[in-house]
Order: sequence, then structure tokens, then C-alpha cells
Amino acid sequence: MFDDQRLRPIHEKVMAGERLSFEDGVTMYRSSDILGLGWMANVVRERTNGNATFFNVNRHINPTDVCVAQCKLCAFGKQVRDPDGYTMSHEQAWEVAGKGWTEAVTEFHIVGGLHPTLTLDWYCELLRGLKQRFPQVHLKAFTMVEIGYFATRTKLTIRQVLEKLKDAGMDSLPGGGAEIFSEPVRRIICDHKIDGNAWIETAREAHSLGLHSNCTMLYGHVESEEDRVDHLVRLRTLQDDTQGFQTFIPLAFHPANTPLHHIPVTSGFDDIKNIAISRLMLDNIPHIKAYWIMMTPRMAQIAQRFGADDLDGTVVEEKIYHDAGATTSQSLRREELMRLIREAGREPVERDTLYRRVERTAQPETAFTILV
Ligand code: V47
Repeated sequence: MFDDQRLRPIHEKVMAGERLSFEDGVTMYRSSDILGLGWMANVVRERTNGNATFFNVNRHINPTDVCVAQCKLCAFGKQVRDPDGYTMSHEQAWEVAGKGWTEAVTEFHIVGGLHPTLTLDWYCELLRGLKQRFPQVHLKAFTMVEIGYFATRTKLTIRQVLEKLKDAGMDSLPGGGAEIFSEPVRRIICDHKIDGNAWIETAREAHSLGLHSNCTMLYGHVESEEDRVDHLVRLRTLQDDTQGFQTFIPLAFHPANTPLHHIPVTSGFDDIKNIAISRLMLDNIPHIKAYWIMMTPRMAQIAQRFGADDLDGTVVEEKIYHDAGATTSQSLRREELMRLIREAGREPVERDTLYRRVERTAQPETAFTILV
């Protein structure tokens, strides 16, 4: 069954439900047997999530692109004095949230730059205003990096910052900012961000407050295969302790308009391998997301047979990847997402952020109930 015989012992472990080792991870990254990897990942995917592919109806809100970090990996952040930078007022952010809004939206995904003067109270007020105007919408807000930055600026602890944001309406956290935990790599691609340990410890603190989060890995820049496996194992170890991660999202580096623009874009082969290997290594994280904005809808569709069980959402106005040269559309309609899923032989399941099934009643674009 395998072109690459080195996958045989890994296959035995997968079939027995045994945990894969660091060395297994490296072996898989060094293998070109994409069908063998995909077959095994599909077994785990179906064991964990059956035939369902999840999606949600969400909207991204990026309140500011002004960022003090100036990471080399990023095309989104602008310097304070850059005339192209923007910072929304509360009213503008609330208006953006409502633009083209229907009651179908179940999630706002809110992330932004590390702004030098906006206060934590400003962010709390932003959340309170959203909750007041859209009480049924889940607020998935702020990466671990933003939480760390708020703590540094306010001189509060990470826990205190999380508690304040939670009180103001934050329901969960997205998975961004993890990049790659390896310190030498971080120094090259994002040297002003919190380090890998701080990212992990912030996630631990969030989970301990009952907040779920996602997690990501940015690949396809200067990292090695060992760095990728190290990253996955560190996420898996935290998940053993907290069970707070819902979804892992492998993110391919988009070099356009970044200081690292000389790095070639990732191949479809590598994108699919990352989906499969993450499904196999992260035996304790329930969902693997093929983020269609990053992978293209075509590749995300195929990923559903290589380990992925989630395609993210309708999104609406994505900026981070489009500033870095993504040519995908900025949003997909519910019906289009469902067609992509059905064509892959999967059952489309609309979910809310916490993976409860959303049942559309009456008009699909308006009313819904969440099935617990
Ligand atoms: O943290 C930034 C990455 C992330 C680039 O939690 C880049 O459901 C590639 O985390 N090329 C933000 N990647 C996106 C993110 C995310 C997306 C969708 C769903 C969820 C979720 C989270 O994007 C950043 C960084 O890792 N990023 N610049 C770039 N040039």
C-alpha cells in the first residue's frame, strides 16, 4: 500500500491508535508518499469526525493595521507614521461589523496590529459595543500575541487582561501569532513578538479561564522539518494539559509584499502534506482546518480527503492574506462552501465557533438555532 516503506511502522501505530513520536513526524515530512500520508490522515479524520466537514458563517474585523512589531513575515502591519495605516473608531468598527450583516453571522473574528496608544479599555469598549449590538454573535478575539502586548502595556498580568476582556464579551481566542516556536526562526521572521513559551503559557492561562482557542503554525519560510515537528509536539503537550484547543490551522507563508518576498510560495504538495501530518501528529486536537483563503478553495476541497474536517467560514473582507498577495476571493457564500464540501463526498455541517451544530430554520440567511 505504501510507496515509502518507512511509513509502515507509522501506519501500524495509527491503526492501533498509538501516539506518533517526534521522529515519526520528521520521517513523514521527509516522505514524498503523499497518498500514504493522506490515507492514514483520512483514517484519523474519519475516526474523529466521521464524514462531516464543518464551516461557519463569520466576518473578520481588523480594527487597526498599525503595529509596533514590524514582523518580516507580515504584509498587513503598518508603521505608526505610515499614511496608509488605519485605525477605526469604535463607531467605524461597529459599522463594519454590521455592513452587509445578516442574522446568519454567528462569529466575529477580531484581530489587529499591536497599536502603540490604544488602551485595553478601548478594546473592552469595542467588545462591549459589539455584544450590545449583536448579542447572539460569538466574539473570537485577539491572538495570544495581542494579549501579551496588552499585558506589557497595562502592567497587568496575562490573567488579569484575559479576565477583563472576558468580562467585556470575549468568548474565545483565534489561533494566530504562534508562527513557529523555534527561537532562531522566530528571530528572523518575527523578532519583536512574544516568544514561543510565552505564546504557550498565554494559551494555558486562557484555557484555565474556560476560554477555548485555536492554534496555528506558519510554515514555508526558513523553518526546518524538525522545527515544524517541534511546534506540533509543543501544541500537543499543552493540549494534554488543558484540552482547550479546538482547531489547528496550518498556515502557508505568503511572501508577497513582505521583506521576505524572495522566498518562494509553498507548493500544493507541501500544503496537503501539512494538513495530513498535522492530523496524524495532533491526536488530541479535535479539528484540522483547511483555511480556504490561504489554500484556495480548490486545495481546501482536496484537503478534506487528506485529514481536514473544517473549511473555516464565509469570512467577509479578509485583509492579512490579501495584503500578502492572496488572490482568493475575500468571501464565499454559504451555498458555495456547501457545494465544495458535497463535491468532496462530505456532509456539510454548519457549526458555531464552539462546534455546536447550527440549524437553519425558515430563511437560511436569517434565522438559526444552535443545537447543543
Ligand atoms: O498570526 C501573517 C499569519 C495569521 C502572513 O483561529 C501570514 O480560526 C502567511 O491566525 N503569509 C493570522 N501568513 C491568521 C490566523 C487565522 C486565520 C483563520 C482562522 C483562524 C482561527 C486564525 O496569519 C498570523 C500569521 O501567522 N500571517 N502574515 C503572511 N504574509
